[in-house]
Amino acid sequence: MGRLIAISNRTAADASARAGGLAVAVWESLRSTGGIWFGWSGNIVEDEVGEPQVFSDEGVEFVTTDFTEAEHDGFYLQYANRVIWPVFHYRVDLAHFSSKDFDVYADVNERIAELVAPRLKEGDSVWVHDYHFLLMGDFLRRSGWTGPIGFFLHIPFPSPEVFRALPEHERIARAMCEFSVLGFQSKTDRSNFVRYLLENYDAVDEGEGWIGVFGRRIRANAYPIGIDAKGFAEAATSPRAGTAATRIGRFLGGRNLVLGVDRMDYSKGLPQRFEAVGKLFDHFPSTRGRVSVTQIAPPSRSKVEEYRDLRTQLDGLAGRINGDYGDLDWIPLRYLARSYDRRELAGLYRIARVCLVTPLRDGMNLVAKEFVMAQDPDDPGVLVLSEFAGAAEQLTDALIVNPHDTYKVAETIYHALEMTLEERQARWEKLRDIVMAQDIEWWRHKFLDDLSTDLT
Ligand code: GDG
Repeated sequence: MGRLIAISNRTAADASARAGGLAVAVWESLRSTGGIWFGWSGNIVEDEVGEPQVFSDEGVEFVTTDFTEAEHDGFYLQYANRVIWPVFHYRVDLAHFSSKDFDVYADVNERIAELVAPRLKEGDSVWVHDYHFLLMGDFLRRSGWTGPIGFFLHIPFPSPEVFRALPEHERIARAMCEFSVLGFQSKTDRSNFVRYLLENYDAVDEGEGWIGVFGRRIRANAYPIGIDAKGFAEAATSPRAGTAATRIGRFLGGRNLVLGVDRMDYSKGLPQRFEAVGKLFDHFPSTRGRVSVTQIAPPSRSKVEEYRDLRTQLDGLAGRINGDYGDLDWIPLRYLARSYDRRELAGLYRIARVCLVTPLRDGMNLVAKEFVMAQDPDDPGVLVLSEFAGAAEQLTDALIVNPHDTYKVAETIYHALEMTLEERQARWEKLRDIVMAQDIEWWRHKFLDDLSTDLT
């Protein structure tokens, strides 16, 4: 394969950003091919952006650009995070449609395409990431690039009925069909996209991932993203993990830990989860005083109103549950709106008896996979997983729940707490096998193999 050229909103230009699985996977691909990574520098300037910042690290070139205030607002805060994000997570009610913001979104896609195009050489393959750059294929084609362009969507692709709520759905779908390979997290997302094409255009599903549409052939497949499974298992037994486990162990005083770890986002179903926790203590009184629920929820996108509203809602719900059920020597629900080191998280996962991963919609959900890899084989915990997380297609041996059915979630947590060691081990071994087999390297190769055998 020739050089790989990556485009994503944030790059891993800063070496410390290369700790996570995805950043490492992209980085490795770029390093082994002498590639280039394009994205936003993270800086916001008042009204005019200067020349891009260009620098190299270990043979990988980074080309990053600042955003103007207007770009950061219209492209990132508004259209990407207040239109596409809610609609693709089935929250049309939270979308703030605006054709003005769409124009800024398109302009930023075009401006970045203009940075990329002159640097492309024959033999290169382009790999575009996520919902910020749905129009990138179109702009790169307009610049004359005919080589392979892969696209991976990290978030769900909604059902056609919901996608059509986007006033710009046709423009976006046509642009997406300029990519050579379209990667989705799950079969459901892939089939939503294909169904949309079949319903709206003269498209043909040719089988084996191939779609004939708009006079060309593209490939659309599910490539469920994985984690650095081995690395995460190691992190869970590191000294830093041990220290975190000891610290929380002191607080638990022998109680069972039920853990949640989520970016504070309305897609993660946190209010519903808190409600289910209240029902657990209400309907299963033997859990009172014996179980401690800890929710780690680092705030994100706090410049967006819906995220600030969520924070207020969670503060209220957590206070209410602790007020109703807490006692002099017991805090039922601990809710920590801050982030922890990855190894500390791994240590917490390891001593949790139950992990709650109950998003209302999620492209994949990596926490579910991290929890699995962090377990002690002799005494593994139980994963409670939403049927609406992409991970549920792979992790079928978790306890699968509908997060809207809060009584059922409470009952499932109770069931998880009561589960025999034998059943916990049997379920966990199957989960571990799949998380290990379909890890981040598996995902990277699966996607890049398809991109390199692209026949268009
Ligand atoms: C998008 C899609 C898809 C969380 N708290 C802390 C922390 N985290 C880490 C977790 C995990 C990551 O953040 C969250 O990943 P998710 O997959 O759960 O969710 P999104 O951020 O919404 O990611 C998602 C993903 O892209 C990849 O394709 O799975 O569906 O929405 O790794 O561990 N990390 C640290 N401290 C924290 O406090 N260090």
